Amino acid sequence: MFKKILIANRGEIALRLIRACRELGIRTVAVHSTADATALHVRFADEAVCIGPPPSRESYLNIPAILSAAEITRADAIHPGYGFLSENADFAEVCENCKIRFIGPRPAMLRLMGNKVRAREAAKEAGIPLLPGSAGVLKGPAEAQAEADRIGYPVILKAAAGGGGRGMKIVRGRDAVTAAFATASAEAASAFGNGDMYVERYVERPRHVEIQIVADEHGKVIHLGERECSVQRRHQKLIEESPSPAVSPQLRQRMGEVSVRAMERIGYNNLGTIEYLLDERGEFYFMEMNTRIQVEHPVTEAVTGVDLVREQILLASGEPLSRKQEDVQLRGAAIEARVNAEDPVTFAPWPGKITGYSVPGGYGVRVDSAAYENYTVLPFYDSLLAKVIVHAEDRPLAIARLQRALGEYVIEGIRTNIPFHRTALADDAFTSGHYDTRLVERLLASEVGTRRLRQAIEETP
Ligand code: MV4
Repeated sequence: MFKKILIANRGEIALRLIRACRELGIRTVAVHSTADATALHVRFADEAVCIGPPPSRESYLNIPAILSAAEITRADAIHPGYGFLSENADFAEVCENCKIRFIGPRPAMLRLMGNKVRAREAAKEAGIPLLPGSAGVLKGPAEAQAEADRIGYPVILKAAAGGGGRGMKIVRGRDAVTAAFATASAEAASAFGNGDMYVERYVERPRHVEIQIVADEHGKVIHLGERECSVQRRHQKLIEESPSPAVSPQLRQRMGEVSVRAMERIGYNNLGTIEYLLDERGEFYFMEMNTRIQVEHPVTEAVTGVDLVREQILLASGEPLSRKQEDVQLRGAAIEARVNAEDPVTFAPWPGKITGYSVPGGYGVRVDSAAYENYTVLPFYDSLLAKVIVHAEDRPLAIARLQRALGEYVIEGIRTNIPFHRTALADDAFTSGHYDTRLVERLLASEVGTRRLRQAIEETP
């Protein structure tokens, strides 16, 4: 087992990782920017190293500085968390070359899943259902049009180097293909340094349902059910739940079996998440694969009782899977609300000092956060302030419990999206479970939705 892990991250996930290390008896090294000198992850870790100025590029993304910190402190592994360097194959490779274990999948897996065209091909070969689409990278606008004609409209153009919703264009008719291809490819080239594109049939009202994979270094793979992540705005998830109200036990078993079989064939290792589009007919299609611990992992922990970060560290050290598939049972319902420091109406980031602070608690409530009274939310990093996760016997009680917990949360001095959450959780589409990826858009476009949101803002202390 590792003796000392460097935590290459900040905020709530850095605390989450440090807590798991503490319980495993592993020493920790925090790294931090100058702006984060007083952050909780710095205080909670056994040691801390300053790695640069506030901008991420010069600190949390600064590979030489992080590796130097690992070498100086003699860390034998690095946990990258999510975001930052977590899916950077070059970083993972440099770690391994320096004899520092990267806690995550092998660099080749990060590379494979980082290229959406190659990931799609690998998924197909491994038996995962795909939407009809182009075989590889499109050679130009003419091929894009020919392929779109063959597939049938609407189609969606996606960037091979994109992901998470960046570099996509929906095309509804033949005459729009060539122009859309030119724009999307140019945007991708400038954003990712790679203009490669592919095309597939567009699903109009999909749900985002993802399967949690756990794989050891010895070829054994299990899944921990699904997470429903359809409550998103501009590809930022806001509410996640497990189980999904749209997934029956039979569908769960099919999605789980297909996913596990595919990961066995690919030779995947460590934690992973396969994202699927679920259409109105209940058919599921590969979207992309995430090779990191995810923000929303606690809902899976709640319903399965598996400590995913502990498991991830044990797997990286070579431990075999501690459970068989038949030992995994889903119990009750869990929901997570991402509390962001942002305006609840415009979603504009709202950094600043928290002048008054009181955290919810009680039965079935978990709050993962690095915030505290007098903490200043910094403008340099993402606006995630806290995750409020509830677990209950069933979904209606989980919704009531999350409303209760959010009602207890006092955050003064800055704006947060808590009023938005309270409105979304009360929305008929959400409470009935009959919602898709357009829920937020619909809510903000409707008269009732905006009225209720204004009211929720009034009622927030
Ligand atoms: C799609 C799609 C419909 N059809 N692909 C968005 C994020 C990226 N992972 C892929 N995305 C989508 N791909 C096809 N063929 C709709 C989306 C999409 C979406 C997916 C999941 C959650 C929210 C979304 C919001 C808009 C579009």
